[in-house]
Amino acid sequence: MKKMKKLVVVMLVLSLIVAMVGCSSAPSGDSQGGAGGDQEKYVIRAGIGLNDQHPQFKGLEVFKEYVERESNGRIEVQLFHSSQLGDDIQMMEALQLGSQEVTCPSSAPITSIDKRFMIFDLPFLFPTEEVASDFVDGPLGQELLDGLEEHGLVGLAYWENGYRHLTNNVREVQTPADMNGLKIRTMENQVHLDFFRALGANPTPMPFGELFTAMQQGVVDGQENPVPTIYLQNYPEVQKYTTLTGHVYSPFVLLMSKIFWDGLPADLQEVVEDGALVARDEQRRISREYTEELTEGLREAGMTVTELTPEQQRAFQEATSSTVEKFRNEIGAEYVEEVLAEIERLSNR
Ligand code: KDG
Repeated sequence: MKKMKKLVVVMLVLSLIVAMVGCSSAPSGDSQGGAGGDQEKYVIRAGIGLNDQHPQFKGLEVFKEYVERESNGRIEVQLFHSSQLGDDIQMMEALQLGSQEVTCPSSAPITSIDKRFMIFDLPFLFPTEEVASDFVDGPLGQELLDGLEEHGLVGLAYWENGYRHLTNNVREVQTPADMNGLKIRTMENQVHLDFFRALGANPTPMPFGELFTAMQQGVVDGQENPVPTIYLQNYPEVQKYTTLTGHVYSPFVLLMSKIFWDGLPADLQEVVEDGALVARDEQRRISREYTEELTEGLREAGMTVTELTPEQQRAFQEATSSTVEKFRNEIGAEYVEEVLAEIERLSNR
C-alpha cells in the first residue's frame, strides 16, 4: 500500500515536470508579459473574415513575412482566414480581452466602439481611392486610430477594401426604384441600415461569415461588397446581378490588442508598426490590381455587371441624402464639417 502511494506521488511529480517543460517550450500568446527581455518569444494570431485568396489575406502574408524576418524570429505570426477565429465583432472583443492579437475588420463594425468611424459609411464621400487613402493616412485618419487606445485597441494602419457595390439575385438595378423590397445583407452598422432603408430596400445586418449561405438559401436577395470580395468569395455562384454603385468606401483597419502591444518590448513594437505600413502599401497595390481585373471576371463568371452613368449615380446620391443629414448630427456636425473640408482640400490638390 505504501509502495503504491509512493508510485502515485512519483507519477504526479513526473507529470507536473512534463507539463511545465511543455509550457515553457511552446511559443504562446500568453508570453506577452515581456518580462523575459530579449529572449522572450511572442505569437501573434491574426484573424480575418475573408478567405485566403483575398487581397486582405495577401497583406497579412506580407505582414507575417516582414515581422518574422525583422524580429529575427522573436515574433511568430499565425494567420487565420474565413472567420476561423470568429466574426469581426467577436475578434475585436477578443483583442480587447487579450485572447487574440490582431484582426482587420472593415471600419463599419468599429462604429460600435467609436461612432466617429461612421464618417466612412456616409455615402459617396470619397471621389477617388487616392483621396481616400490620403485622408486615412493623414492627421484625421490618425486621430481616429489614436482614439481606439482607450478602448483596448491599437490601430496600426488603414488597409484598402475598396468601393462597395451592390449584388442581388432578383433584378438588374439601375435606379433607386429598382431597390424596392430587395432584402439586402448589410454590415452591422446603423448608417448602412439607414442608407438601404432610404432606398426602399429591406436591410438585414449579418456577420460576414453567414453571408454566403444566407444568399444560397434565399434568406437575403443580395449584399454589397467590393469587387475582389464578390469574385473571390464566389458570389457569382449565388448572385446574378452586380451594379457598380460605389456607394461607400469603408477601409480596413489593422488592429492589435493593446494588452499584447503593451507587453511588447519597444524594438518589437517598432517592427510591428513598420510591418503594418509595408504590408499596407503592398495590400493596396494588390487590391487595386484585383479590382481592375476582377470586374471583367464577374462578367466571365456569368453575372450581369451594370455600370451607372453619372446621372444614375446622382439619383442614388439624392435618394440617400437624408442618411447624410441624419448622421451628420449623430456623429457631430462640427466634426463632419472638418472631415468634408479635408476631403475637399485633398480632392483639389
Ligand atoms: O476580414 C474582414 C471581413 O470580416 C469583413 O470586414 C468584410 O467588408 C466586409 C463585410 O462585408 O463584412
